[in-house]
Amino acid sequence: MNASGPKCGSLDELKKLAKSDVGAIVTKSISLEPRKGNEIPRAHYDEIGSLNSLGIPNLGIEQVAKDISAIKKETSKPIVANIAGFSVDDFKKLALAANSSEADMIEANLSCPNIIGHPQTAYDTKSTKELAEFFKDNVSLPLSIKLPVYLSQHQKNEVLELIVKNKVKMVTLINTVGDSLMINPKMEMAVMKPKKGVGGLGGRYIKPIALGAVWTFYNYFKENKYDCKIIGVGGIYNGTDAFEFFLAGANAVQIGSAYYRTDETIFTNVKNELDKILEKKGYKSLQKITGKLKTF
Ligand code: RRO
Repeated sequence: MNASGPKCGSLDELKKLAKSDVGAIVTKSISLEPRKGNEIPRAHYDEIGSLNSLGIPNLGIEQVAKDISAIKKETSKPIVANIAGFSVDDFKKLALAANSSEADMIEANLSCPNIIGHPQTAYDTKSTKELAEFFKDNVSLPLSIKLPVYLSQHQKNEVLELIVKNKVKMVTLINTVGDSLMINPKMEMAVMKPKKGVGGLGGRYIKPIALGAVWTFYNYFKENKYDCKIIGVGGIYNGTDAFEFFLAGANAVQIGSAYYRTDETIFTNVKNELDKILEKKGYKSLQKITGKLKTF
């Protein structure tokens, strides 16, 4: 899949994805009302990765639902509606609206780091639990919750427990790493304007962090005999990167920063490179390697 964020906000961008080799199309995060997003400059990309503080610029659920209907006429690829609320109530409304749209799946983005005055929902375990319960009882489409990285062991365990208790079937790991800062030393200046320059770090900068999250969650689910699928994201630029995510326990992967820096051929290239790696190593399917990372 493409990762929600780069080049997936307009109907034209969704059409480009529909014509590509991407396996499923993910929309830019959708809010209840249309949003212009944060002030510019609000994104910075280099050869290693990205920093952004877009602030959820999007057309709003009403328009995106129409765009999803339009795109469904052009492609048989599954469409994933990524929803982002500013409160638990928003998330409930968005989930119901997305559930009755023509989307095939919902990704509930509980981890946007860039909304001024609104910390990531998934760092509030109580809200996350309430939403997991609500989604279980009210959403019929497959649903993944998109999480941030957890640095507190205690909070990670709370979230893992609530995932199992509330039968969350799928998680997307991880969103960009919030409160990161990049500096232009020549100008002695932050590279972005919003939030005094801090925003979400993505791309190769965060690959080991994302892999660690996938591996930790995978092992927890295995030890608890609980079947929760994992979508891995963070720093996938080539087939080897994708291969590593599957070894760590991902069932699918998303590509964000690398797509921003290139074009739709990234999906073809990563897929072909991954196929070659599997063939060379004699693996008949991805399932054969999922979670099969060796450790000392
Ligand atoms: O729009 C954004 O600023 C944004 C979102 Br919703 C997100 O989930 N992650 C990110 O890095 N940026």
